Amino acid sequence: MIKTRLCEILGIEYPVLQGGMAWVSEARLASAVSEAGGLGIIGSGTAPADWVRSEVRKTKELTSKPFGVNVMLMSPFAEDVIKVIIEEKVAVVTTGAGNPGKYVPALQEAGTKVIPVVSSVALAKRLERYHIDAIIAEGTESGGHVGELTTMTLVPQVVSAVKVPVIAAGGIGDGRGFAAALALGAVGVQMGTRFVCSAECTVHPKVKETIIKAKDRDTVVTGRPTGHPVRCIRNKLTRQFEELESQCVDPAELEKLGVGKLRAAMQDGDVAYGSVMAGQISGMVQEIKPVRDIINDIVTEASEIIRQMGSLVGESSCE
Ligand code: TUI
Repeated sequence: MIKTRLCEILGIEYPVLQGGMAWVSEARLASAVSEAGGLGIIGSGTAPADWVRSEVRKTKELTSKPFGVNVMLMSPFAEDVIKVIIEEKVAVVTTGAGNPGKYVPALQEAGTKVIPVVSSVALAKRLERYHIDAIIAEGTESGGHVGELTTMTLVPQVVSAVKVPVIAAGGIGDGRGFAAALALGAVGVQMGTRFVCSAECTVHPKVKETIIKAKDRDTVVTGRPTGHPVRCIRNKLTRQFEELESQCVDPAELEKLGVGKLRAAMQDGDVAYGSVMAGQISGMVQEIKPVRDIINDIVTEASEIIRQMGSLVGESSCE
């Protein structure tokens, strides 16, 4: 059993968040994670506000436990999605791909906890001034939109720079990663890719299969020239990106090539020409498991590691 102050802040049993993933984490996955004692998060991506409202209502029917919504701040519907979150009194909002500062007061007034995702110390410090409830430091190992720093280097630097509780994300897929995150000073973890390969995830089955087949070096970051680099499983689409990037084409061309590709992969199963956004832990995901087992297994494994590490210290350290 692992309890941290994040459990009290969010009213959850285990300090494990399921990353909000566009076209992947809908009511079914989010409610399963919350029911299992973690925090499930609906990924709103570029979906319109009505879709978000409908998933929020479905989630409320499936669980009475707290859950969250992730707002992708580059979405044209971000502001409308925030309004829905306020109206529906969603317990937690996480944000990605931007600075959520201007939305924080209204969300907190509605009783929603605000947890932005950052990939740099500078943004973490800027956001702390808005009295956010916690912060997610996401390393470049993660899937989708990524920053430059690794989880191993980003998390301790953010922990040292801010007073708010820090949640580690990026590259965490089992109890070893969970224990390591706690060692870096985090109060919890967020996992995305591991939950994609859960029984309850409604993503196209070919996506789960692709992640399970992937090896350690099978993800690649493309789109750096656009300013919005994304990590995906290598396929025909990422090769097209690499080819265009090597020719230094106009970044607008690259943006155009990416339109609609995440949905094509995640919903329609086009794993060759779609964006199969997944993190570097893809190489260690070996099977589809129920959400409850994923959470129980990582908590049990991390507890055992922490217990064993405790016995390394002290007089019997050579044994
Ligand atoms: O948001 C994510 N990951 C995502 S969003 C997404 S949907 C998408 N679709 C097409 C193209 C791009 C994205 C897929 N994956 N992670 C959280 C995250 N946010 N990581 C890094 C950041 C971030 C980056 C820059 C947050 C803020 C920021 O700068 C804000 C500022 O104003 O300085």
